[in-house]
Amino acid sequence: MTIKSHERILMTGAAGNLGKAMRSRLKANCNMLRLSDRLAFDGEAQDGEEIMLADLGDAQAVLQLVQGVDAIVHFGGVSVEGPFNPILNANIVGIVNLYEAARQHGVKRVVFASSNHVTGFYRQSETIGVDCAPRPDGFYGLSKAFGEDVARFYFDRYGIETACVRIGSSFPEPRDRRMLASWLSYGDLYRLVTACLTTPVLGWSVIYGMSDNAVTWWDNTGARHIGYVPQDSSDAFRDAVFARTSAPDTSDPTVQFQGGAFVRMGPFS
Ligand code: 15L
Repeated sequence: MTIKSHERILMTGAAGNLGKAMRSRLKANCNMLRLSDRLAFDGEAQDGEEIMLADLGDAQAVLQLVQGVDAIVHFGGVSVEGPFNPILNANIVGIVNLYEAARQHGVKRVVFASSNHVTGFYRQSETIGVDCAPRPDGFYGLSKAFGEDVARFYFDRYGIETACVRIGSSFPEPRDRRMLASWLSYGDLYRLVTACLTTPVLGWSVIYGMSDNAVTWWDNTGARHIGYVPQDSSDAFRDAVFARTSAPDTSDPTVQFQGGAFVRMGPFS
């Protein structure tokens, strides 16, 4: 399998944690990596990179941003739970702007950073598959569920293929006991994005973004066609995480539900 699958890839959210972690890695997947975020970010464009800033809520700016690319890795937008208006602009208006631009410019493949918060109100005692009904745990999760539906519509109507990657917790290490189940290493995130970019037939697919953790709430069996094989695991961090955290209160909703702290945030008005 050749990793360099595309001529020019657009990566939105380049200034965020995942964007920063994927920047150097994704250069191997294309001849030119177009990096974008809303505001200027550190670091000049290096060899094989170009930088274009755009507010995802601005349809004209997004139309220009997408011109000339042949795949999109969409990490951009609001990435945590919070008040509705910023989420409305970046994640709801923004995703429609992105797919409209993809349609107009003939882009045929998108890797969409969805989130485990689409299904955050399932219990930690349940294992769910990629075809389970959404149970969003807030405005942020709702916006990602909407994004998945937008992606599905643009596949059914216009043939744009998308992997909706319901990312768990992608950090250098699991930070707490919940993340022992939800952790996705940066190495596995890159392997997963690469699989989504290179699998011959992607269609419209949902896959949970997780490493090979012993404890998990998610079953990716229905996404085998993507060919993602995780190589890391939270298990190596388990003893250390247990040693520095106290036993959870199992009556606490943030412990009962998969979405963790997000399930108790808000209301914001
Ligand atoms: C997410 O979707 C967030 O972007 C991230 O900051 C984490 O909070 C993660 O979910 C998680 O559930 O741990």
